[in-house]
Amino acid sequence: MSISLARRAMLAATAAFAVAATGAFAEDKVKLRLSAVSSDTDQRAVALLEKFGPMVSEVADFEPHWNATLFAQGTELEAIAVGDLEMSITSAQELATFFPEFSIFTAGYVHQDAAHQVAVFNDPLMDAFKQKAEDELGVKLLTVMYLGRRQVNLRQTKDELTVSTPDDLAGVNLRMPGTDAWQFLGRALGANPTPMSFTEVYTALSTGSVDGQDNPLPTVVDAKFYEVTNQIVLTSHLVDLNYLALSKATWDSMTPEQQEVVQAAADATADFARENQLQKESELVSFLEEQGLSVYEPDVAAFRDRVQNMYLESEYAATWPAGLLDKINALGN
Ligand code: KDO
Repeated sequence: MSISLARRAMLAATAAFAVAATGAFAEDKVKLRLSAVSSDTDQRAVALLEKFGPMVSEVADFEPHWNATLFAQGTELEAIAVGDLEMSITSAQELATFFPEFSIFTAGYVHQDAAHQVAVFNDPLMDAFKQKAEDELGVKLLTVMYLGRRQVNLRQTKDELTVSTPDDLAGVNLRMPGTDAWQFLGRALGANPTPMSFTEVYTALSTGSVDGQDNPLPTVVDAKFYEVTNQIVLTSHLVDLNYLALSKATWDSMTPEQQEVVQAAADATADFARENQLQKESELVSFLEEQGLSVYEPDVAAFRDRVQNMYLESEYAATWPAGLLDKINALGN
């Protein structure tokens, strides 16, 4: 489920070395190369380009790389840990491959909405998670970014398959991103999950090598998945988040003034992206219907019950700190 302790120790040692190696250049402008899987028209990218880059320009050279052109999906955290990369848009699912307890933030129907994500990220309950990522991986989580409510998006027309409960997804070959936490979510939905990188999904949908995929509506539109699918089932099974991740070595090489600029830029970027993403999410149902897709709500309670039960009975829940789920729930509505 997670990478070995020995490997984590090796990465921690590499990260510590990188801190020592870069500390000497404290006064210089820092180089911030970001590797992201998303396109440059994704709202997180737009915000990074319009807010983050300009806001840090006095203290840093921000160099973003989109569409996984610098590092493949899922390899970015290790690249930061070994000093090959400064920034990425990472996920709790990727962090859970190093630290299983991060899986609490990957569980379906836990986060309630965008505001809940922010409240959780800023609550002291996150301190131990942030500290561990810094100490053992050399990754500083600057801020939380809203990706949106993930929905099930299928090639089949609604006449061919109408999804009401998880049982209706039995045998459906659903592409999920490539970590165990994502595969578990696919199974919890009742589907037959297939791991695949984001950059391969459009082709896989168009050739029919998968039946569907799950992502928030803005991603379905930005990645043009609507061109090669016929329906969207509004399961809202995961209010998905990303973290803006920065090399701890790079952070430690900055002066307190530089750090303040970078942190303020990260926060402003996440706020801007969140507002834009929420706006898009609220507008896109009619756009997708105009493109000929059926967009409808299943029996969401049936999905919630099955998904929550599966997580609570899973080996993931055994790694969650005692009482943490209650604390997270208490921060919601
Ligand atoms: C995806 O691969 O489906 C996913 O939505 C997973 C997210 O964690 C995030 O990495 C996202 O892709 C990319 O940023 C592309 O939008």
